[in-house]
Amino acid sequence: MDNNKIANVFDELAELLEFKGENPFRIRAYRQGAKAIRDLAEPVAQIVADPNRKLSDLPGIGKTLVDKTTVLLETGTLPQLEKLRGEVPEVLMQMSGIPGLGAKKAARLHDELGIESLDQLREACKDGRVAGLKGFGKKTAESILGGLSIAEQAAERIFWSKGDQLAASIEQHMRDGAGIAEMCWAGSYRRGRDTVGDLDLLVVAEDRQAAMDHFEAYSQRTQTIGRGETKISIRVNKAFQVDMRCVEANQFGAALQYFTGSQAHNVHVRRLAKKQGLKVNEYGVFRVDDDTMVAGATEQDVYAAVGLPWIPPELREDRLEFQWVEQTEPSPLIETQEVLGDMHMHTTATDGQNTLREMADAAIERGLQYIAITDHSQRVSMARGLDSERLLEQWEMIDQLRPEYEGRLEIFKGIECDILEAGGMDLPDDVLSQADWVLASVHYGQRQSRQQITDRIVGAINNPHVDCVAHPTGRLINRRPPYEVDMEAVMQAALESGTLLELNANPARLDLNEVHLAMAKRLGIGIVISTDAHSTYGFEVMPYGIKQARRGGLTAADVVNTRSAEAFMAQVAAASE
Ligand code: DGT
Ligand code: CA
Ligand code: CA
Ligand code: ZN
Repeated sequence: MDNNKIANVFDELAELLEFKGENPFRIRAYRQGAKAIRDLAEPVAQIVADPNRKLSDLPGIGKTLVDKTTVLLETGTLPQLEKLRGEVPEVLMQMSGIPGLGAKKAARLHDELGIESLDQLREACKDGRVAGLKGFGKKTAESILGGLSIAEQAAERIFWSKGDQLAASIEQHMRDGAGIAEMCWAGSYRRGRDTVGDLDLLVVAEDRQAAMDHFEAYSQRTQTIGRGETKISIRVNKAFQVDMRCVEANQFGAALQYFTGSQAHNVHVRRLAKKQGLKVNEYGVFRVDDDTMVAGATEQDVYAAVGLPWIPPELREDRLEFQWVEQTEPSPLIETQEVLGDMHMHTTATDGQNTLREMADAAIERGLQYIAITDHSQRVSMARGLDSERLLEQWEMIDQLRPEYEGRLEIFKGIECDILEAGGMDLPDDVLSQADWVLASVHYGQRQSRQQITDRIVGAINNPHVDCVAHPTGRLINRRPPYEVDMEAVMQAALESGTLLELNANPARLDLNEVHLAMAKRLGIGIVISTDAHSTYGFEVMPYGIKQARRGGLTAADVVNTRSAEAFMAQVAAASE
C-alpha cells in the first residue's frame, strides 16, 4: 500500500467516525495523520521496515496511527474500517462531500427526510422539504443546492497537484514495464491547468499490446473503460480517467502537440499552417499539394515547420502565446529555482503546525534566502489571531533570532492582517508601521456586495502600511467561488500605490489565477508568489504557484521574490514613500 492509499483510509475513517459522533480529538488525529503520511517524501513502508527508525517520531502520528498503519501495510485493510462502512449509509458519506453540509446536517436529512441519494436530496431542496426542517430554512436549502453543483464538478475535475501525484505514480509504473521507448503526458495536465478532467499519456512502444497490458496492470486501476488498437482508457480510484495512446516514433511530436491542446491553440496553429500551404494533424505536418510529411518526430519540428518557436505548454490556450512568439527573443517563463524568498507563512503562534525556528530551518533547507513570518491577526479568532501585544512579542523573538541566522536566512517581521468587514485594518497603524511586511487579506464577510468587497480591498491597498494583498480573490477551487470583486479597480489601485499582489501557491487556491496574472503583468504590477505554508511541509507547494505563474506568462522579472532580500525590500520601501 502506498502513502496515498493509507492516507485515504485514515481520511475515510475520520469521516465515518464523525458520523458516529466520535471524540473530535480522535477524528482530528486521523485527519492529521492522513495529511502527514500524504506529505511524506518516502514510502511509509520503508520507515516501518527500518529497525533504526520509528514512525511515531513523525509529527502528527501517534501510537494508534502507528498500529493501524502497520496493520494496513500487512493486510491491506482495517477491521474497524469494514465495520464502520457497514454501519454508516453510503449516502451520508456522499452528502458529507458537499460543501457546506456537515455530518450532523447530513444525518438529519437522512433520518428525518429519508434521503437515500443525492438526486433525492436535490429534489428535497427544490420542493421545500429541506427548508421546512427545523434549523435548516430556505437559505440552507439554497446553499446545499449550490454545494451539490460544486460537488458534481469536483467529482469530475481534480486539482492539478493531485493529477501530478497520480501522473508520477503511473509514470513510475510504466517505466518499470519493458519496451517503452518514449513517454510524455499531454492534455490539460501538461498545460498546468489548475484542475484536470482526465490524464492523457502518449507512448512509443515496441510492442503496443504489451504496453497496454502493463498499463492495465497499474495497481490503482479499478476498471478498463475501453481498449482498442492504439488507445486504452482506464479508471483509477473509482472516478478518475486516464487515457494512454500508442504512437509511432516519427509521429510522436505531432501527437504530443495535438493531444496537449488546447483545442483553441491547435485551431490557431492550423490556421497559421494553412496560410503556408501546410496542414497539421496528430500524425504530422504535411504539404497540402502533395501530402509530403515535413515534420512529426518532435514538437520542435512541428512548430518550426509552421514558422513558430517551441511554445511552453502552459501558454497554449490561445490567450497569450501568439503575442509571446512575436517577441524578437521570447523571454523564458519563470522557474521554481528562481524564487529566493517566501513571504507568507504561519507558525504555532496561530494556526501553523511548526515553530518560527522550525519554519526558518526548513526554509534554509529549501534553499530560500529570506522569509516573512505572517501569522493571522486578532480578527481570525478561530486561529488564535495575534493582537498587537502578541504580535510585538513575536517580532521581538524574531529580533532575537536574527543574529543566529545572519548570512543564512533573512527573517522579516510580517503579519497577515485582516481587512475588517466594515473596512479598515484589523490592527492599528502604529503597529503596522513597525512591520517589515504587511499582507492584507479578506477572511470574513466574503459574501458582501461587489461594491463593499472592492471598497474594502482598495481601502487596504491605499493604507500606506499595506505592502501586498494576499489571495486577492478568495477562491477555493471546487469549493468556493471568488468574492464578487472588481479586479480592474483593485489593479488600478495597486498600480497607483505600488502595492504588490500575491499569487498564493496553495493548490486549492492558486489565487490570483492565470488570467489575472496576465492582467497584472500587462499593467506592470509586481507579483509575489508565496506558499502560505502552515507547516514545514507547506513549502512544497511552490511549484504549483510557479505553474500558474507560467500560465499567466510571467517571467522572473515579473515576480518580486525572485530578487535578493535587499532588492525586494528596496522595492517595498519605494512603494511606501
Ligand atoms: P481536460 O481533460 O478536460 O482537463 O482537458 P484536456 O485539454 O486534457 O482535454 P482532453 O483530455 O479531452 O483532450 C486532450 C487534448 O487533445 C485537447 O487539449 C486537445 C486534443 N483534442 C482532443 N479531442 C479533440 C478534438 O476533437 N479536436 C481537436 N482539435 N483537438 C482535440
Ligand atoms: Ca485530459
Ligand atoms: Ca483525455
Ligand atoms: Zn495565510
